[in-house]
Amino acid sequence: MNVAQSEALFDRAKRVTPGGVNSPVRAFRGVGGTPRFILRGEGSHFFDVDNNEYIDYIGSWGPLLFGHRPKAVLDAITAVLELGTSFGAPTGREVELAQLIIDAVPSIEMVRLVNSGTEACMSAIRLARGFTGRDLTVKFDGCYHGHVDSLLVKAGSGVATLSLPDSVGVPKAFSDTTIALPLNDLDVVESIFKQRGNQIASVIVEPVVGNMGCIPPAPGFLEGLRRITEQYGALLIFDEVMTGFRLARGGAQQMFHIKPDLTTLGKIIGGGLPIAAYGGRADVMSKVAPSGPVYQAGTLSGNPLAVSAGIAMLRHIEDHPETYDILEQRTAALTANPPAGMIVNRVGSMATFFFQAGPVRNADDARRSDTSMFAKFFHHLLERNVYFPPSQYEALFVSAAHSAADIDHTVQAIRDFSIQ
Ligand code: HOZ
Repeated sequence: MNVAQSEALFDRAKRVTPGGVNSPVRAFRGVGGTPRFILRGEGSHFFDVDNNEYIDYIGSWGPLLFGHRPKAVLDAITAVLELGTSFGAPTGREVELAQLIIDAVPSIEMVRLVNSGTEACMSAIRLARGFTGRDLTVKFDGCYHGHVDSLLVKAGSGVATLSLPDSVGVPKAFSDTTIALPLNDLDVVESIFKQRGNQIASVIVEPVVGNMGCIPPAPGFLEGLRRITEQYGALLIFDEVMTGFRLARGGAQQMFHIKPDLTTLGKIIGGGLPIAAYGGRADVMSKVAPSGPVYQAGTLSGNPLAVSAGIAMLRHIEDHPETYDILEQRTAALTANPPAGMIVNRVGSMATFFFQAGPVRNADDARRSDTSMFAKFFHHLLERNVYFPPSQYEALFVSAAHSAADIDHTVQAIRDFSIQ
């Protein structure tokens, strides 16, 4: 495969930006080789600058539920371009997007729009501290909630891909406010609450983990978190940046029938433009400035382009409830019968092929995967025009634009991979 243009761009990029990329996993450090520089996308495919075409299974890391350039979203962005790109003053569209989110997500009574998942999680844990008057946050090993100082403790995603223990630059005083526990082990959660329950403001969790590869919740785990947090007066925060509007219109909380106190959203709610949100119980959200004392603000929050893309996306989902059945069928077909030596974790349209015998129930399990074999697998697929996430510790995403032919081609490419 000719990748000369990507190579040339990567050489230039490395001179002007750290590692040549604007987000670490994109650099292919987990798999080696030259990251492809992407020129354009169409439906379930994208094309690099050397004009190689790929079936895209990252979908911008989750937002592209209907693939690249869905007409409804393009039309909405085009219409709002005529009116202005940013005002720094409220617009009617923000009210509309807030209402669409509240109508869809079972636990959200009020919502605040921000610009990234990092901002949403940072704001949600601050709000939990302000509401409860307590300082500590419980998170789970391998979950990634953005690059918030106090949450870069035992984080997944790029931190795991690069095998960094934790990030340099985070003051100990900040990481000391975080307790990281193994995922899917309620006994450990119970025990930490017995010791320090009156200091814990919140428990934050990806209800289906996507940032250590895909890891589903063990039966009863989310229910247990709900029960324990209620018992001790702490808030339960679901980080649904990946799962929101992906696993169901109402996200993982609809799928598993659990109502968290706060939820963070991103990705799909912006239809591929930068936006995120945090929301939840009205009595908690009312503590956010200017109605309450917990401060949070943003010049580009509620940006007209991102909000209009988000509205178009959420309306399109509302108008096409069959989407989730299609995603389920396509992803089930993609992940059925993995070759010997791999196991697949899948929930809805999120999945990961792990190079090990499994089961993968937590970060320690995920770390037992053979990452050098994963790297070979990744390049084997890439050579066959299939673009999987370039890390063992990231989930792949299927979109409603993936055709049966895309899935068949991918399944064949996976079958053709033999473990040497
Ligand atoms: N590592 C992020 C997903 N877990 C994605 C970052 C990117 O866009 O490269």
